Order: sequence, then C-alpha cells, then structure tokens
Amino acid sequence: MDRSTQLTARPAERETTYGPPGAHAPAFGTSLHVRAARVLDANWTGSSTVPSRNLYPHQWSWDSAFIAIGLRHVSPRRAQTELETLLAAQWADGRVPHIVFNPSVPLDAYFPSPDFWRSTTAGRPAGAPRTVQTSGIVQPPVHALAAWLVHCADPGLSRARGFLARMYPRLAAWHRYLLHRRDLGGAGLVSVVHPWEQGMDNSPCWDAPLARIAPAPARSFRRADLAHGAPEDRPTDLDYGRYVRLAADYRDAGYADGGGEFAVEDPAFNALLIASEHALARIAGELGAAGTARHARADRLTAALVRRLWDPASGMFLCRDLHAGRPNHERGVSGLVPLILPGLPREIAAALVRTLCGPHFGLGGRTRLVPSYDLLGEAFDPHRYWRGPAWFNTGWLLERGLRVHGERERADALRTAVLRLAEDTGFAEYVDPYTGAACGATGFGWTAALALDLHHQAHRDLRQELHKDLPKRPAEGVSKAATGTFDKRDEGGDRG
Ligand code: 9WN
Repeated sequence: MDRSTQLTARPAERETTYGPPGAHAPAFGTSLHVRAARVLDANWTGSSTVPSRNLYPHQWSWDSAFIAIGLRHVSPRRAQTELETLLAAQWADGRVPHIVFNPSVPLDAYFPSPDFWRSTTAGRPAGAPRTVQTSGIVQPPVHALAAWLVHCADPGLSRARGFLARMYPRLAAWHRYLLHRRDLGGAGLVSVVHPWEQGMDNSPCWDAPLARIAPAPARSFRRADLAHGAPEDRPTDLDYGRYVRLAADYRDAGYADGGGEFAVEDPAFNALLIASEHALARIAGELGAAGTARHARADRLTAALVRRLWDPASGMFLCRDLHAGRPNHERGVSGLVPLILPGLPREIAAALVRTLCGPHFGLGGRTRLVPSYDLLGEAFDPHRYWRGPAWFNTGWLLERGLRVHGERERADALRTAVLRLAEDTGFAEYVDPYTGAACGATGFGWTAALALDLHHQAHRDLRQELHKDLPKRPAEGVSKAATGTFDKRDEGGDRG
C-alpha cells in the first residue's frame, strides 16, 4: 500500500458519530470519517480500490465511480487515480469494462475470471487493451459525474494535473459507445445486454427476460462467491447458469453488440447516463469548450426516458424488455433513480416521491432504508441479492434526488438513516430494509465512500446553518477545495 497517500482524520470531525448508544456504537473519539477512511485504506491496492477484499478482489466500474466520490473528501489525488486506472482499461470502441482484473490475485478468487472473458483475444475485434485483462460487459455510467465531483473537491490540483483534460476524451468516447452501439431499441435509450451490466444483478426485473435463456450446465463453471457469502442470500445456481450463458455467448460473438438474447432498457442506467452527460457538459465548459450541445442531448434523453419508460399507473419508471416488446411491471428501485434528474417534469418528480414514501418502498414509514425491490412484490426477500435488501448507493442517489426536488426534510432523514446504518453495520455491502441487519460483505468500498460523502454534506449544512445570520463574506484562507464539499455552486448549478 502507498502509505504516503493514506487518509487522515480532520480534527474538527473526530468525534462525530451517527450510531445510537448500544451494541454497535462506535468507539468514543473515532468518527465516521476516520472509520470510513480506514475501510478505503484497507481496500486500496496502490492504484484503485476493491469493493471488498474477499468477495470482490478486483476493480469494478461503477464501484470505482462511487468510491471516487467519497475518496475526494480525504484524498482528491487518490480519487483522481481511481478513475484514471479504470479508464486506462477502456476498449478502443469506447466501452469501459465492468471489471479490471488485478493480475496478482489468484484466478480462482473470483468467477468469472480473466480466462473466462479472454478480453485480450476474444475482445480484440472490439479493441480490448493488450496489456490488462478485463471483462467485456459494462456497468452504469456514473464516471463523468464522479470525475466532475472529484475535480470540484480540489480544482487547483485537478488543473495542475490536467485531470479533466485527460479524462474528457475518454468519457466522451464512453458515452458515444453507449449512445451509438447500445441504442438497441432505436428510441434513443441505452440497453443493457446482461443483468450484471445494470449492477442490480439479481433483481426480479430480470426474471422474465432471463427465463428465455438456456442456462450453462452447472458443471461447466465453479462459483467463487459462495465461499464468501451465505448461499441463501446469493443468486441461485440456475440464475448463475443463465448469467454464464449470456456472457459466454457475447464473448463468442467477439463482444459485438446487437445479436444477444437479452436486451433491456433500464431507468437507472439511462438516468445515470443523463446525469453524467450534464456533468460532461460542465467538464467541457471548464476546459473552455461549449457544453450546450451536451445539455441539449441530456434533455432529449430525459424526454426519451419519460416517453419510453414512465408508467403513470405505478407512479414510477419501469424496465422495457426489448425482445418481449413491452414494459416489465416488476417494481425495482431502479425505477425511482431518475429522481436524480432536475429536468424531470414536476408532476413526475412528485409522483416518484409519493411512490418512494408509499407502501411499495416505505421510506419514512416501515423501512429503515429504501429496499431494492417492491416490499409487496411476490419475489420480495429481505436478504437475497437485489430482491429486497437495501443498498447504500441507491440510498445516496435517492437522497440526492430528494434534495434536488426540494424535499429537504425527507432528504435529511434519509441521509441520517444511511449514515447511521453504514456506521452500525461496519459499512456493510447491504442491509435488511426492515431491521437494518448487515448482509453480504462488511468493509464495503462504496458504502464507506458514500457515507463519507454524506457525512461531509451534513457538516457543510451544519456550518451553513450556524453561519446563516453572519454577514456573507468568505472566511479568509478557506478555499472551496478545503471545505471538500459539493453544493449547487460546485456542481455547476441546478442542471443535475
Ligand atoms: C458482478 C462489485 C459488484 C457490484 C454489483 C453487485 C455485484 C458482481 C457479482 O458486485 O456484482 O458484477 O459477482 O455479483 O451486484 O452492483 O458492482 O461490488
């Protein structure tokens, strides 16, 4: 580990905790900042951060984006490196692979391993890099948003290192790949070709499209996840067989797009692309170019999202299964994530808030954190992967969405819940949405990083509250970078 970049506590925050007194209360004097930073230190490999040392010992794409968003508060330099390492593994066709493999990790530590994906051979027609092994599928495009937020944490360092100037062409190529090669439905939205691409792998939203896929025989592969997670919390062998079949077929077609049996337009994936398109517009502006065309494209994408995936009857967005030619009526948390978009029509944002707080998701009522799937759905299971438990990244996104749409009290309550549960559970991968009990891995990268981010926002809000009656003059010697926060000004205003 590179000790010179290890994270340190900020003196003013050493004693802040969110946990109630009791069994899991943190040790006195050790703040959430320090404890979260320790997780990120422990998961740091020297050039990127693993989601979990045991379960996920390589670099994952959307994990790294969320991790960079938290890391920027304590080491903007390392946050930049996190994204740079990921984008160094980008393919020539623009795709950013969902896993970048660490060559020093044994092959059997994670399945599917590099010898399954064979990126350096099977991926050559699509321009996979020669010097690093990766998977061949993608994950949600949170990266431009992350790059912008990382820049805002320390613009001086970012400019001195030419961070955005180096990131911009890669991020633009990444979005181009999605918009041109993945518009499989021809309606302007991006499709995912594997459940792992959307990131909520085992969601009941995939059950119908997956049911058409003939599973790979169980004896043809060996799962590594069951050595680290409780089998009853993980996807079934049958689902795994289907994941393997889809990935193997994609690989055997040279990772060419358009021919697969699984193609779904997903609301969260597209909403994150839109948020990142707005961020890319700001990055262009910072680099002296006009961002207007990108903002306009993001607005067109938002209109397509509403036209294609909004379902007034359920008060949320739904996935669209391209092969079935119709929406899938399962309610996954993915259908609430477009709340992060400030450009949503007002009545749609209001309906999303009602759904979030209603019987299907229970925010402010029956649940401690937003479940990944409909509490009333037939497939609901409070512990099984993405079929009910609550994840911290969706909590972070919805907190942001509530705030963007002026729901301050609800956003504050959700923020407190995320911080309390992150701390109580030792930064668990996910939790039972009713009880808050920890599930999956602990010391999970994005849980620690996003808790750090919300913790810093909470401190900023407190400072603003305390200073609101004082004359408005910036304190001498305190730069925006030193506060390490993101507010509307840092993010470039209201446009998402
Ligand atoms: C497959 C790393 C990843 C997350 C995903 C989560 C899980 C992998 C798996 O772990 O997926 O990519 O083996 O189950 O579902 O969102 O990025 O944390």
